[in-house]
Amino acid sequence: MPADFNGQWVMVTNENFEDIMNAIDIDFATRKIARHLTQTKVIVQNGDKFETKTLSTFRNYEVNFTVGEEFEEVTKGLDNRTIQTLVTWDGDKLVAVQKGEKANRGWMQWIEGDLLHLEIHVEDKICKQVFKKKP
Ligand code: ECB
Repeated sequence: MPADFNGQWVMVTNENFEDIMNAIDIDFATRKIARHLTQTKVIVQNGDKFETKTLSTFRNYEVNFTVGEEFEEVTKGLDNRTIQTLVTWDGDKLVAVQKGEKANRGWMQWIEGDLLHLEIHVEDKICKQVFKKKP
């Protein structure tokens, strides 16, 4: 039984988001807006199958994947790159490796109690986001 990520998760902290945005070449005007957003993560999970939406008042980002199956991800509305993404389990953690133009790109996501933790990394930068589950 894999971990259960189902639910709506509201951002409570977002550390070093600016660093990640810089690392993927997001322009100043967009960064200025994006840094203040409270993101909401909506996850529908069926075993290893995930439908995910990251929502905000400014832009939304959707990505669907099956754990263990590499796919082509287009980061539409983010940095608009095409990358090859593979998500795997590391115990109860989801680990994504995103191969493309940017080195060491990926994320790790896991649950602790009613908190969802997401670490996004690109090159030598790490952004740490925490979301709280909506009751
Ligand atoms: C979509 C809400 C944020 C919109 C910000 C707009 C512009 C900034 C451009 C790039 C910011 C860098 C990364 C975006 C951060 C979060 C988006 C989703 C990250 C992701 O892939 O999460 C996974 C794991 O939760 C989705 O399955």
